[in-house]
Amino acid sequence: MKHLCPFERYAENPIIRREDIPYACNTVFNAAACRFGDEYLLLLRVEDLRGHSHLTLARSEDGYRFRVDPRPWVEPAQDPEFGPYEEYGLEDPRITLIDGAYYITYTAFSRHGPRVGVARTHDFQGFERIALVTEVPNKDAVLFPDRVGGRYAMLDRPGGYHGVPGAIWIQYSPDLRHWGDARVVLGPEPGWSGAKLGASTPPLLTDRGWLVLYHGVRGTGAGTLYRVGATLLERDRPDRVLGYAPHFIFGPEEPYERTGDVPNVVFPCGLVPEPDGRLKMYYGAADTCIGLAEARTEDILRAIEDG
Ligand code: BMA
Repeated sequence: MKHLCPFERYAENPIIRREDIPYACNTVFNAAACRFGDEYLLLLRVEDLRGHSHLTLARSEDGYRFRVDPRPWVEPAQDPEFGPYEEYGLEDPRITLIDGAYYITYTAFSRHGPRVGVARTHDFQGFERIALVTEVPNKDAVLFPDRVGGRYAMLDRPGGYHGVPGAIWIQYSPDLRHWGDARVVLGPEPGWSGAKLGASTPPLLTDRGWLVLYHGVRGTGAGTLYRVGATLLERDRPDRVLGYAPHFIFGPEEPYERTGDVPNVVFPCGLVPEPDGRLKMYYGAADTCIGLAEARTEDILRAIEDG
């Protein structure tokens, strides 16, 4: 039965909380993750005392114990191109390594609503904004690490508000700036993901296709429940779903996931594969702190295939 809940929480969770941020803030959650040189990096969403978010780096040798940088790395842009769309902050980053550069997708938030930004870094010092690539509302964008049919590919989540179903879509681009050929990939279904879905972690290529962890939201009389599902997309046609686990594979259970600014939320944005076939999943817990859970890729794939 292990594959029904393939993840095991790190015993010392949460791995990062507000007290670990070296400056005043409200919360830290929803962090992107990657390997960079000998280090593990987390790109943290830190919410300041006004309720606006910015991005700060944390570094680790072992993937478990992180040191948070003394200052934010990316704060809302001030220029006329990006500034008006980031006035309320940058949220929920994801990192994808493409051709040796690190691409960061993030939610740019403003009075107009959420939309997706794409940026690039080579060294986690410079942060080069490439473009705001969607209109509003759109969030939960993740880039594929490989091109598909010669083009960049991205999952995103248009809609999700005012009665428009929040489904995972795919788009393609020749240059990371101009996107199109949009198609729906996976939508909500009555049950644990009935309200909306969104990609959580960048697609990971396995021998059976692209593994994507996503979050599913259920609306209840007492608020929302954010849980994690898994789907497998066809390697050369990632708009085609090969399968998905019918049940969630990870959900809020521990006190730090159940209680916080937004209760009952687990929200992964980062996945780091290890050479032994295990995955480290970094997730925001209750919009208040960051947790780590580990699983064997094989167990996640089995949960999908047995579905
Ligand atoms: C989503 C996003 C996430 C957040 C979640 C729960 O819409 O804003 O950043 O973790 O809601 O509040």
